[in-house]
Amino acid sequence: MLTGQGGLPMARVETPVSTGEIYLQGAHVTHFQSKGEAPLLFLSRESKFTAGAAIRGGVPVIFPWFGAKDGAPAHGFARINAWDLVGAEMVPTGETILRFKLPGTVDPSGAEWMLEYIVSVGETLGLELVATNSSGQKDFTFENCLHTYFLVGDINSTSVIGLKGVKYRDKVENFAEKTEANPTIRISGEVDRVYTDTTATVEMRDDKLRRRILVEKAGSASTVVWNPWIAKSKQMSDFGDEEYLQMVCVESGNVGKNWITLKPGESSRLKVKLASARL
Ligand code: TA6
Repeated sequence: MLTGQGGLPMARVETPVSTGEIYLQGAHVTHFQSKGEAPLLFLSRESKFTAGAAIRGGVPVIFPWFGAKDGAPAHGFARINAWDLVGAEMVPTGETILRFKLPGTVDPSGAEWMLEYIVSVGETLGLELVATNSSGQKDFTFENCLHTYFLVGDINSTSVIGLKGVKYRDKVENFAEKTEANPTIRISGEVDRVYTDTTATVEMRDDKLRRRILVEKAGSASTVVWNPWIAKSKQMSDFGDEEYLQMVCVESGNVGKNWITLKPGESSRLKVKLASARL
């Protein structure tokens, strides 16, 4: 375990083909880079690195709710608490696999659940969030999301592909329900959309960095696409005013109407595989 920014403990992973960094705070993957390529993930240069404050960028782990909640931290408490690193191994195929667990004591509601997170660093970045209802008699209802920030060369020469025909709630227009008309989404203003009932792989094409990024997922019915654009960027103290030009969030989870209810003893597995290739 190393000492990272802000003195927070973190793990650095070196494989023959890639590097990764994961902070115990939020089991937060802050860096993943294939050798010879630009980093895959965006991390704000203004991000805080203090206990109890969400890191801005990388892959925030969102649980057990998505978005705002009166009197409680936005996007839940998983990303602002320290997780335990419970396992680390290099497997014969070359990946390094880290396993994290979130102590149940962080939940003020007293709900009985177990949350594990498996991070696989190799040719691709594999993430798996496993929630288990450890109550003997009560159902457990929650939302989850891997809120991934991707680095792009220029948002103006980036497109998001794979969501044509999918219904979404448009947060920019008071959560109006819409249907995606475009096979290729270009971003030229604030975009904040929760696409539901979609299991599709999403592709980003980055003409400036000359690469495509694939977001494959399993156990996820929702995809969120977010770019704060100019005004919202200025409102975030942990995000540079111009940084909207270098990032887009394509998030995989189960949000809003796609929430999950687990019966006692049941588990859910949210899996994402992030990969990039030259255009
Ligand atoms: O995923 C999009 C979103 O819900 C936006 O509405 C914006 O709030 C973003 O998440 C970041 O939220 P945060 O709590 O990390 O500032």
